Amino acid sequence: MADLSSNPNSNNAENHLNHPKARFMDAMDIIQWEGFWFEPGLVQPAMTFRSCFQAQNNDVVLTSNIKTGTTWLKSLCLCILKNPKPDEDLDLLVEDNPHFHVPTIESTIYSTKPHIDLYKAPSPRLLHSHLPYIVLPDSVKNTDCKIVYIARNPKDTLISMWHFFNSILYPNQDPFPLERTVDCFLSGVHQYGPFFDHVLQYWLESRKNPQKILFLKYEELKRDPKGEVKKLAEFLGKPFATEEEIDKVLWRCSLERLKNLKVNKNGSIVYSVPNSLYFRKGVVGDWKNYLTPEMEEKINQMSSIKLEEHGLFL
Ligand code: PAP
Repeated sequence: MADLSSNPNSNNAENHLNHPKARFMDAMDIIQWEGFWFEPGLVQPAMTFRSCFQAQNNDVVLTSNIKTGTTWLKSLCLCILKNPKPDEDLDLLVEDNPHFHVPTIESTIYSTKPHIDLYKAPSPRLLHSHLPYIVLPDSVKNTDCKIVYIARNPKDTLISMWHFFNSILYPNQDPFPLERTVDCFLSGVHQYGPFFDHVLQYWLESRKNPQKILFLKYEELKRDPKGEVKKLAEFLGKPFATEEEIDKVLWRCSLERLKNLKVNKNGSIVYSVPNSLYFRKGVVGDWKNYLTPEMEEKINQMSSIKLEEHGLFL
């Protein structure tokens, strides 16, 4: 996630007259497009992505809602696809933040003018989008390119989101009331929301076409990292040869290591978001430290209605 109100494209308000508008956490304008909410500067790039992007059969498109494990997934896929030899000194993650190496298409590629030339990107192209399935380009859906989606428990996603936006929107101030953030989350009025519709679209599509879309869960990656990363590498057509290779990738991509790399302690990639903000606790169940039983109950009810009915338990 790196698309904030400091985006230079945000000011073209006249282009968004017909979109429903809201203000997230009393500080960030968002507008509705195709049933989802976005920071205004992202809508035109998202439209351009949908109409102009031509997928290639060996592309890998990572997808996610925000704060669900994107940085981890980008790091893992980068190691699997671009850094395949575990004994190699080359380590792209030391050189730069994963969001630099694996750009989020709508907030980087199509938000610059002229657009970054994706045709020069080395093959296989490894890209990412936070956009919902419904607005992905037809060529992404209809070619043989692969999609990997990472989902996370809504309560931990919400808490991660709340911390992140507090750091950006209210630095060195009291946090924005959590109760109001829970209400925004449940009503779907937040960046890339509704969360539940976003997850559900990818879940249903992955069930229809599991060869095309791999649906991963953050909690499963935490519980069984070796098994899940093995599955990911096989899906990407780059199975590991040895257990050591898996261990090496997991070590390279571990939160503790990435958090302490010089490039992530300093520096920023997009719109001045410090790299350090992408690495916090990475704990399953951190929501228990923040949510009241009432908030927990409301979110559980929504999960049950929206996701569990479709066989998805997060
Ligand atoms: P984004 O949407 O802004 O790209 P994303 O990477 O999806 O963010 O989510 C950030 C969360 O992933 C943070 O969770 P937390 O707030 O609950 O701590 C962050 O700590 C966690 N995270 C980042 N990198 C890793 C990693 N390598 N392993 C596990 N968790 C990670």
